[in-house]
Amino acid sequence: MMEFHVLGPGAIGSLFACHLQKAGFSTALITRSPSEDARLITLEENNPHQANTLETHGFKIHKSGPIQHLLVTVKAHQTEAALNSVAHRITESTLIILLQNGMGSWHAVERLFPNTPYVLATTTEGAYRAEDHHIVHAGRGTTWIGETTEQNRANALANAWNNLDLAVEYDPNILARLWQKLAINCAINPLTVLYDCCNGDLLTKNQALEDMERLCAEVEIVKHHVSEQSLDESLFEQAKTVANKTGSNVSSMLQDYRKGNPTEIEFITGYLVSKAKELGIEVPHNQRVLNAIREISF
Ligand code: KPL
Repeated sequence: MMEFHVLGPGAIGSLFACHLQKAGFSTALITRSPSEDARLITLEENNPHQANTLETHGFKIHKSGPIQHLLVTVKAHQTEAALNSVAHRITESTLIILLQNGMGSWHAVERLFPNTPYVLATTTEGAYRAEDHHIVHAGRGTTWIGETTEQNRANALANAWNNLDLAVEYDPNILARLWQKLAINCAINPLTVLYDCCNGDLLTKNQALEDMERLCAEVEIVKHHVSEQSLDESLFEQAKTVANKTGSNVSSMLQDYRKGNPTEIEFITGYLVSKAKELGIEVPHNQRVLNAIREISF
């Protein structure tokens, strides 16, 4: 039987843990609290496609033994430390699944475990933590799984995850999909911190909109160089649509900032700026935003 360990059971990690267990996969959690032996997670399905239901799932907190599948859902900047904490349990037969915001955390995997295969995943599932150990599945989305290496592991995993009551697809061009998400996050997330507002409020501020347009123009050039996918609509138009659709959302970066936690800026705008440097493309507006967030970061 396939076994999964979820490293970092926050909202998305817990959502997947519950769905993996419901689909009959052996599922355990790896948490930061060493005294826990087991944890109950209540999953509330409360989205436009499902009546409001509450189910509680019990999980073991696993502390020893080799890991077969490791689903990593910690924040991008926590990846290295989190992987180090389970390094003794990762073998060449482990499959690491990175399901995170931002780009580039796979470099930590390649550095720490050069012989361990990994796949990349991205999701539009919407989940938030209503209380400790109580997760609300607020919006149904799709999860895409792919890989940048020649290991051929992503397709089989996507097939296995088709047993979940979640939409999962194999994506042969996962990098393009990750770049699309990165581009939107570059356009919205840092501005919500700098203007201290929810996503939709960016659309009501002239200066914020001007900033967004400049950021988008630069991101679009870099994105085009790396993923070569031309868009039907400009990134600025897309970013405005997403900001409008997620109008009342407090972006993940603003949530982190308000909680006094480190943000994912280095894996979002930071990644974009370093890619631009590699390609010799000037991105002064993104650089300015990166510097501004670094200055106020914890
Ligand atoms: O992905 C997001 C985030 O907050 O990280 C957006 C699309 C901006 C929605 O809030």
